[in-house]
Amino acid sequence: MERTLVLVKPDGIQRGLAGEIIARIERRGLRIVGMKMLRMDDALAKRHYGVHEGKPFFAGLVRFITSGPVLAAVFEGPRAVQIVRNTMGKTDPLDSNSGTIRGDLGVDMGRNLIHGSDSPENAELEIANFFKPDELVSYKRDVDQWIIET
Ligand code: D4T
Repeated sequence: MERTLVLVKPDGIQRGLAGEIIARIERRGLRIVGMKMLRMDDALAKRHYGVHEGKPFFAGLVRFITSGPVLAAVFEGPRAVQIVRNTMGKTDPLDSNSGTIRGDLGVDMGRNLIHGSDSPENAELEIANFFKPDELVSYKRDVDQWIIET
């Protein structure tokens, strides 16, 4: 079982697409184990996108991701990281297939609606940046049903 961090970016919130984006991932079969609205500050944005520090688009990326609220969610399921990446589409919506979130709903690379972790290792680090352990619920799978552990 894998967990991954999803952010509906400020453009997704602004356009009223948070429900649609979350629903597409949920319908694939991944489970929501945590969710919150927040406004990322500079420090969190730089930590989250630290790998891009020094690149020409870094300042604009930080400005954009801190420009309004985001919806942060943790999804869980088998191969959750890659399932979300495939559901998102490519970084540039222009290269994203129809049927993906960015391919159906996006135009600009700098306004690409959604973030999803790119590896299980980064997912764990990113989730810890946004959620305390007690803000996440656990599921167990019983035959073909998901049951929330209390
Ligand atoms: P995120 O990290 O937001 O899920 O997007 P990706 O995983 O698909 O893409 P990324 O990390 O390579 O880029 C992060 C973020 O920066 C924007 N970006 C990226 C940009 O504005 N110009 C660029 O040239 C690149 C490569 C888009 C996503």
